[in-house]
Amino acid sequence: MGEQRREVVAGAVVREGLLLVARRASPPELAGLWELPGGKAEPGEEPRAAVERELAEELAIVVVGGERVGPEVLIGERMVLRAYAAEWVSGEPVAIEHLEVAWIGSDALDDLPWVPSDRALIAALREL
Ligand code: DCM
Repeated sequence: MGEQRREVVAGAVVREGLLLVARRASPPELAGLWELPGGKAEPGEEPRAAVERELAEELAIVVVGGERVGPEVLIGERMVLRAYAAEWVSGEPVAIEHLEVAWIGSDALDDLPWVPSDRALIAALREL
């Protein structure tokens, strides 16, 4: 049990052809870099429910979690990042815990200063 990696979920929200991204405020080594919004799933929490909860908490939007997107990305030894497509339902994203939020086109994916783990998701995100 204690040896299982903690799942970090991230939501890939696409609306009118644009992807929702958020700029981290912390920790210092990740501050200023962009990510797919998300966070740690609670023990026993269904990943898509975790996506829905995290985006509500961090961005004040309502989404419905959907299919896995892209590879699993190991974060250190204790966590694994998995992205899920998420359907936007309502609310305009507000940067509650982030520095800012943005909607980006596929042409901007490569040049965004991503959090290192999320960079592994770019190829799959372009498909969305
Ligand atoms: N994380 C990441 N990419 C994301 C979301 C989170 O690399 N899209 C990492 C940052 C932290 C850990 O997962 O090391 C937990 O995230 P948080 O601090 O947002 O709960």
